[in-house]
Amino acid sequence: MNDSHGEQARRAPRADGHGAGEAHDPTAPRDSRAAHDSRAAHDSGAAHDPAAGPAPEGGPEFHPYHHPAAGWGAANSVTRFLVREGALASGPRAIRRMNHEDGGFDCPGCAWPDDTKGLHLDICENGIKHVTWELTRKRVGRDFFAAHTVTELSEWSDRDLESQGRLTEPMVYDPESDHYVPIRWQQAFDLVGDVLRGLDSPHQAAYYTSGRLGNEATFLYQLMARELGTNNLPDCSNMCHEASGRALQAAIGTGKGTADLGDWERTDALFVFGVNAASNAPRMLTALAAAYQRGAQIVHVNPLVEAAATRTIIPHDFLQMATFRATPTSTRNLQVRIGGDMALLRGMAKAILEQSDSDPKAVDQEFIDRHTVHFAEYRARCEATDWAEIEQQSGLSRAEVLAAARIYREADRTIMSWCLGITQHEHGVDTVREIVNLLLLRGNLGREGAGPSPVRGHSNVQGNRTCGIDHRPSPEFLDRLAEVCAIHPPRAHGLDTVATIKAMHAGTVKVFVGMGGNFALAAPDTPYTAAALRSCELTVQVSTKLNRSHLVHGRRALILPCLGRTEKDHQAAGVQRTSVEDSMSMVHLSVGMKRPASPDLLSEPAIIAGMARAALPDSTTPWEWYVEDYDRIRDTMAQVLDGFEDFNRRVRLPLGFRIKQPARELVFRTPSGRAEFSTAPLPDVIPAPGTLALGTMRSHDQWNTTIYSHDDRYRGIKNLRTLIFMNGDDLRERGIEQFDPVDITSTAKDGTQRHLTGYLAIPYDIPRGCAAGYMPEMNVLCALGDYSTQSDQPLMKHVRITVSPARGGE
Ligand SMILES: Nc1nc2c(c(=O)[nH]1)N[C@H]1C(S)=C(S)[C@@H](COP(=O)(O)OP(=O)(O)OC[C@H]3O[C@@H](n4cnc5c(=O)[nH]c(N)nc54)[C@H](O)[C@@H]3O)O[C@H]1N2
Ligand SMILES: Nc1nc2c(c(=O)[nH]1)N[C@H]1C(S)=C(S)[C@@H](COP(=O)(O)OP(=O)(O)OC[C@H]3O[C@@H](n4cnc5c(=O)[nH]c(N)nc54)[C@H](O)[C@@H]3O)O[C@H]1N2
Ligand SMILES: [Mo]
Repeated sequence: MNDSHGEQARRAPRADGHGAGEAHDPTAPRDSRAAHDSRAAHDSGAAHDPAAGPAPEGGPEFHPYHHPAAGWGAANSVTRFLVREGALASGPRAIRRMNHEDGGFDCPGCAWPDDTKGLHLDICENGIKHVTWELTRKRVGRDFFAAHTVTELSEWSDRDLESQGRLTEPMVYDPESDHYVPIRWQQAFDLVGDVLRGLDSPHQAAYYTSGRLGNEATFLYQLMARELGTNNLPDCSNMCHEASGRALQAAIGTGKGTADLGDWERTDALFVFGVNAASNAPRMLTALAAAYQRGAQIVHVNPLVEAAATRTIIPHDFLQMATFRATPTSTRNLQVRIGGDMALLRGMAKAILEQSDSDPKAVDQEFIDRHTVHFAEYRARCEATDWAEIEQQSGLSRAEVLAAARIYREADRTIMSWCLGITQHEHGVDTVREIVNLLLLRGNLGREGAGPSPVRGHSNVQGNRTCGIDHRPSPEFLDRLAEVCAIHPPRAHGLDTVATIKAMHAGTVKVFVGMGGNFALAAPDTPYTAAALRSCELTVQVSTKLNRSHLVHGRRALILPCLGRTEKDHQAAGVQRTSVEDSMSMVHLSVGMKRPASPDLLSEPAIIAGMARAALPDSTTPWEWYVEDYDRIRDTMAQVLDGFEDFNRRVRLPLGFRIKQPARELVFRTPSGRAEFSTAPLPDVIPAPGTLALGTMRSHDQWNTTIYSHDDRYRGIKNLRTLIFMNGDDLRERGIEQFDPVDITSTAKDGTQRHLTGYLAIPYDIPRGCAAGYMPEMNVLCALGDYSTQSDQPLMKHVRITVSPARGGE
């Protein structure tokens, strides 16, 4: 027995239908039992949502954080973590192999590029935690599954599930006993093959990808789906940077950023929108501090002043560590209202254009004339947008907008960077296009130190798209795939994440394959998504750890455990390496060096090949031959994928290679052959009276659906995840004080409502009308129907809510 069972006994009943999966009527308010239980949890003093992890030791605390990011706080946190996971011996050695140019593994923590000079120990607190989580000595094997029914496990918290350790062998759900029981790999593949071959149409299956899958497995996975006959390839990008891809594609003809780390080192001004870098891309802190030391301007645009927008102790700078001297990472913070970024950008453009009457250098007219279209319309649109609207919609004063414009005007080279604060909105595509508009105005594209630079999420999410995970593949890509791989790929677009959930709910998708990730929790509208998964004929989860998606399963269900990125992948031709692509289009190799957590694990390429062969017994694709030696997969990829010529040689260069971005060379693959200004009107983002706009986000101590602890160090929170950050005046207006329990109700576009209760109010420095709290617990508030009409992304940063003191009078 391990410690979590003791905790289990203390735990309050689950609160909110995570995986409880009762058939859920989306038009009805959420189950009242859930609401009651959550209040009860609070009554018992444990104010705590089971999704969030173990019952915290001690009560919730809130002490605003005034220290620099990273430094010794991070070092302490890492040490505690290594001890807890029993990895004090192996962890440090593994960590030294991380992000090393001469044959280490790529840190699975985030997609920030590796230090190109190899000067530093290129690691961070959260990367170390992420790797240690995989290296844990704990195992969840057949004895564990024999001891617990699925119904019983469904009552466990998500953190307890994941912290059981690594999965060790394939398991199949046995409905008679309600247990997962061992199954041999071949039988598991045959089950998948039988069900897939029995479908009336290949479109009755969907193949989800979470963004850490290596490029070679990615290529095989999409090949399998397309050879089977469907483009149903939903992925985590559909919830993440879909808006960036669509906007950049339309504006400059490539779905990616054009700036690289070298540009970050040369830029004069950095604008960073909607990223919590100190937690989610901590290695960016080094770039920010270096930019500051060079005298660059750094403007953070965020409703919250996050830790990366203050100062940092650079983790690998031992002098700084020893002397506690910190470097600022910001020259200005602009606290926009949630969704207000586009108004700020428009205001900056308007100011620059107004100035250009007297200051001919304010805009780069030559660049505009040579390389862009639709400038006149854009100029007219800016002129027609008045300052009052810009101030109201951005939540900033005209003086603040003008100050930002001045910084932009005075910089020769500017980079604009963004993450989810920009993309998970109704108007995410328009806002990213507005970022490009502003860059184009001053010719900040196709030259050193300048350009758009989205911060991607999962470590290989960008590589997944490059290598074919796309429910809307281009005809050119399909043509090449058809020719090189001798298959007949379907031409119709497939289903994305939201559409897949709808289709499972409606019974038109009957098989769900999850290649990594934790779909049941990551997706919006938790009870609805749970019901969708449960109505499947078969769910298959390829995973490293036990999670909610194994318990919220179809009539038949498989757990297929795979090697992690830190582990040695032995195949016929020897130890294999896989490749990944970072946020800045660098492709390089990653090789694991640890003994696998169990001898019964297979690599992701081997699992895909096994499923593919079983489902396509007559396939002429040499699935087994590919798996023997991943160089063979790469040779095929080199023929199919743009920019992958000579893949096997170039990927072995010390730092790998950079995929050419035509836009960087001022070649625009747009309909006009030029960069295109967009002219969208400003959206109305102001919440209706009495309502708030809620942004769901990550704490410092979590990795998406994986919760390491209940603390959020940089936001000053201890022992609490069921919280809502609100402006002090918004709280006072409602008669709510710090730590008071509140009820939160979201209202969807279609008028349906969803509820959370017993959350604790935290007064925070955030604009009025805005609120923030943690995913994935708050995903119950996100209606499935509330997705952007521009990107089909769920509106995870703009949930319309009301907040009131919890009924029941606590
Ligand atoms: N340690 C760790 N690292 C991670 C992850 C993790 O969970 N843990 N997740 C990975 C993944 S998949 C991703 S996609 C990235 C996510 O990285 P982030 O985008 O940093 O993720 P969030 O926590 O959602 O934080 C969003 C930020 O946007 C701000 N914000 C909210 N609304 C608005 C708005 O309207 N405008 C602006 N300008 N800002 C707004 C919030 O205050 C917050 O600072 O991180 C990746 N890296
Ligand atoms: N409300 C709200 N919801 C959100 C977001 C938000 O900001 N707000 N963000 C969205 C975003 S940006 C994203 S990217 C999604 C994340 O969605 P996902 O990618 O689906 O979720 P993760 O939590 O990253 O997945 C964790 C699981 O991955 C498995 N895993 C770990 N390593 C490996 C590996 O090497 N191989 C395999 N096969 N499996 C592995 C483990 O079993 C672990 O339980 O969530 C989205 N959901
Ligand atoms: Mo993401």
